[in-house]
Amino acid sequence: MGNQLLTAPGGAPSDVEGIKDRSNFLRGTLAEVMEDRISAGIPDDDNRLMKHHGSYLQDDRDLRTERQKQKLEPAYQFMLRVRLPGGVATSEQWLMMDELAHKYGNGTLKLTTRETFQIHGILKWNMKQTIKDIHSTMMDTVAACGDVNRNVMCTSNPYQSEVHTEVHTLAKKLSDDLLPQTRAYHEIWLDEEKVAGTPETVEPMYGPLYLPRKFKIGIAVPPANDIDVFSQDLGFIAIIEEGKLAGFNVTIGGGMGMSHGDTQTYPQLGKVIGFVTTDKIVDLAEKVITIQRDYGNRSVRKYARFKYTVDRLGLQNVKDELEKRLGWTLDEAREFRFDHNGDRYGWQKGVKGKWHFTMFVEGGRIIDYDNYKLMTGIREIAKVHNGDFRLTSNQNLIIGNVSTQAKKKISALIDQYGLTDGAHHSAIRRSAIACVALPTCGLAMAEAERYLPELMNKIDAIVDENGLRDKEITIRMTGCPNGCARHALGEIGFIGKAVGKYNMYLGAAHDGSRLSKMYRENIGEEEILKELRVILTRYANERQESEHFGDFVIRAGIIEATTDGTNFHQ
Ligand code: SRM
Ligand code: SF4
Repeated sequence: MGNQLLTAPGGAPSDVEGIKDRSNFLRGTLAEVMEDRISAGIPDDDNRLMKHHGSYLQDDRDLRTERQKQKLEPAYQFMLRVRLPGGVATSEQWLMMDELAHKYGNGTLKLTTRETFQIHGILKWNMKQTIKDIHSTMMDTVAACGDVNRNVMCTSNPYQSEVHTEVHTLAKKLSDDLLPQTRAYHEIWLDEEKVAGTPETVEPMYGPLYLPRKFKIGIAVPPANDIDVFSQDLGFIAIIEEGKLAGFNVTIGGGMGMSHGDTQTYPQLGKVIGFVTTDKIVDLAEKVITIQRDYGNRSVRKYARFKYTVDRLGLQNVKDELEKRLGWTLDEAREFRFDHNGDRYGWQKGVKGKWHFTMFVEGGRIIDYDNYKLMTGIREIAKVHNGDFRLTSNQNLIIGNVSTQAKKKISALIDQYGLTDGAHHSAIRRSAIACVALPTCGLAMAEAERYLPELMNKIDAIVDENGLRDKEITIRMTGCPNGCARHALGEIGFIGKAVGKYNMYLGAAHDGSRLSKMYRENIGEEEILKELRVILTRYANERQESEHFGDFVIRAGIIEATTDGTNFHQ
């Protein structure tokens, strides 16, 4: 039941609301259209529903023009995203993903910024088998996309392994407990028998319309803010007291997406609203979600994220409403300190004599290059590894929980395949992430993953000229302003504007606690390098001891600080 003082924005419901409403709990005509052999695509309405099953219909944009010329339908293919809470996978699961990528996908795997796998390039006729095979290793793709709670992230850095285990268990619990309850996924993909039900029994939390927009949760374990907790709709910051997990500070209202030219859209940071003990987390998450369900904008999707709901209603009002729904109050937030949002590479020793190796994976792409058999190397490790794999929110990979005895064998394979912790790269390159963008992302305006390594070669030269090789500066590039690589939290950010053109952003904090601001608009490579040469040279010469790049550009007056998402565009 809603609060009389709070209201949801008016306006006619968006087309997606209608599609969800008519879908009979996310079924639509998916079962039938997936069987249809006439087109490799599916109708748009079903594609909207498909997202809730963890997949999107895409087309290979590299082939678009040529196929148009030949009067062929676009080269339709599906992207499939796995739900992998906390990014932890077993060797068996890794081997299955590797096999499916070759059998049905484009022969590569993408490690995403939300700690999971994507396979690109799956043809319609292979989708069902792919999902079945994923399911056979106890993974699924339910709610990996769509207007529901998404893959729950948690800090993957292994140096607090005891707390990591607890936090990972919680990420899994949140992910499982907040899943849509409809059996649509099981019926369509896993041939489960159809069961009827009422809205109340089918989706007690979400209801038949689900949420107005996607919803994201992340758990950070200080001092690592690798998951960028302030970018989450709902974030939890682990509070560790006397070496033990005492509970979590709660943040609400973060998000990265925006649209070019619409200043009513903006990236925003979540705000801390209090502290809760671990046993209360799921209850709290459920109630936060119902507030967004009841008050989010169901008319205009670009204003529908929870961050806009929080900013429109007011943080205190949302907190009051939350406490009313909970029937208890949050405690005062506790002290915490983050010092970085990147990954820590190489071998590290955790608890119980277990070792963890964080590998640098450029652009999160697992592939065999001509001279670097990355995919084969990891496959060979998975064949003998008894620990786990952890996909990080910076698109890297941790070979986790390696016993001292097994370390020798794993190290030998790492050496044999030249798998790298990136030590031979500059620190700035190791702190760079890029979203998928072209050729698969239908929303990309410019290259990101395919172009960033090339740009980094040139940035590396400037870095070397200035003796900054070991200086960790986060760089994030996205092919459009949706922010899939959390561009607004990169100390240097690039957002695609058009082919070869980017907006350049500066001034985000190294620990993910301050957004950047636009420095130059619509510039190409030459200008990017010219600007960076000047600024990085100044940083090399004028920085104070231990001063991070994002702080320096503000102190030096190169850019003004963004103090809140609402002044991101000013
Ligand atoms: Fe994203 C849409 C890829 C993390 C904000 N994102 C997309 C789509 C599905 C494009 C589409 O809607 O047609 C992209 C598929 C590209 C492809 O070919 O694979 C896409 N997003 C990705 C991934 C794979 C980027 C990557 O290279 O790692 C990440 C997958 C995460 C996952 O495993 O679940 C990914 N996306 C993010 C993040 C980062 C995060 O969550 O930490 C963000 C910013 C945080 C946020 O949500 O505020 C993000 N993606 C978006 C948005 C903008 C949402 C908004 O508030 O406006 C869209 C567009 C949309 O939803 O309409 C989008
Ligand atoms: Fe696509 Fe834009 Fe996301 Fe990049 S930021 S993956 S271009 S939606």
